[in-house]
Amino acid sequence: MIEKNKELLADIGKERYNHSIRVMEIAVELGKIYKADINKIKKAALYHDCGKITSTEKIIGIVKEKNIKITKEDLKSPEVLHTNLGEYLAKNKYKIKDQDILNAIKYHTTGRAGMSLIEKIIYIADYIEPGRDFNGVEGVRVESKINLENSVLMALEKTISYLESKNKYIHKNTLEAYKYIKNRRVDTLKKKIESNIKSILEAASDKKAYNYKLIDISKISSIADYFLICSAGNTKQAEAIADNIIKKMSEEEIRINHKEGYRSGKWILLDYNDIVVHIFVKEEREKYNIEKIWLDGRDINVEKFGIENWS
Ligand code: DGI
Ligand code: FE
Ligand code: FE
Repeated sequence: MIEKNKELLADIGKERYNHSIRVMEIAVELGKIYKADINKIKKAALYHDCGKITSTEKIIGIVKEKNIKITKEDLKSPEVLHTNLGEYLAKNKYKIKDQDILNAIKYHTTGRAGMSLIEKIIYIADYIEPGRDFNGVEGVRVESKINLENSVLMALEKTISYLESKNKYIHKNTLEAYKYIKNRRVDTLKKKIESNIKSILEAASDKKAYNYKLIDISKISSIADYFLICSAGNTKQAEAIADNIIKKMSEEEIRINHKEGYRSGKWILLDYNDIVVHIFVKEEREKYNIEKIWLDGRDINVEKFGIENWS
């Protein structure tokens, strides 16, 4: 064993040292999957708990004695203080200079908004190493190899509800890490829906649909996020529009949830869960005037999707 490792072993004890080795093995495995810098991963994992040299109470004392910079948030979450001491010892005792490694050590317990790849890997490896056996850990293990960020979100969710159940203070970084990933996922979902709307509009336009009305009803209904209403010259054209939308969407591997034809094909409904499309033959549209129902929705100009509109 190299000199530095012996020092670490002496500092944190055999049990914590073995935990760190297990974290390292998992972190390297994940590092290979997600193409991270393996040398940095190894070092960050090995030293991630180098601040856990004694009990939480004593760590508070050491942090104060050494004048290590901490925030009010850190003080309110004493379990987190071993990361402040860890960063300090990594720098000053183990002579680690690399900021990526130091950050992975500092944020390994809470995470933070905008975590780097290495930070995420160390955070999750610490959470799922084989020595952990709490409820639900297996699901996080599986997810970590499929979608790293999603597994971090799962771990954060579990940690937050665990801390809530114990009536413990939740560190700001923990909450911000959670919100950050959650928002990113909402953004991705929104982009996906918008790209589907564009495909639907293009497919409809190809078959001469006109007089589009696109309504964002996400704030007022749980049925769908968007309603798209359009007109067709006759029943044959309405059917051709519907078929073309279904064709184009299935090419993009998006299956229709449900199709409905009313009034002998004068009104066709295509349900894509997030988007519901109504194709009306002209007179039927005037008769039913369903856009009236969604007056509280937000109108979106289809030209935003590169589609020309006329009535
Ligand atoms: O050091 P390890 O035991 O390997 O694991 P860790 O660094 O993830 O620390 C886990 C402990 O930290 C566990 O008792 C839960 C606690 N913890 C994690 N996030 C927060 C937290 N405690 C508080 N008070 N607030 C947090 O946001
Ligand atoms: Fe830790
Ligand atoms: Fe740990």
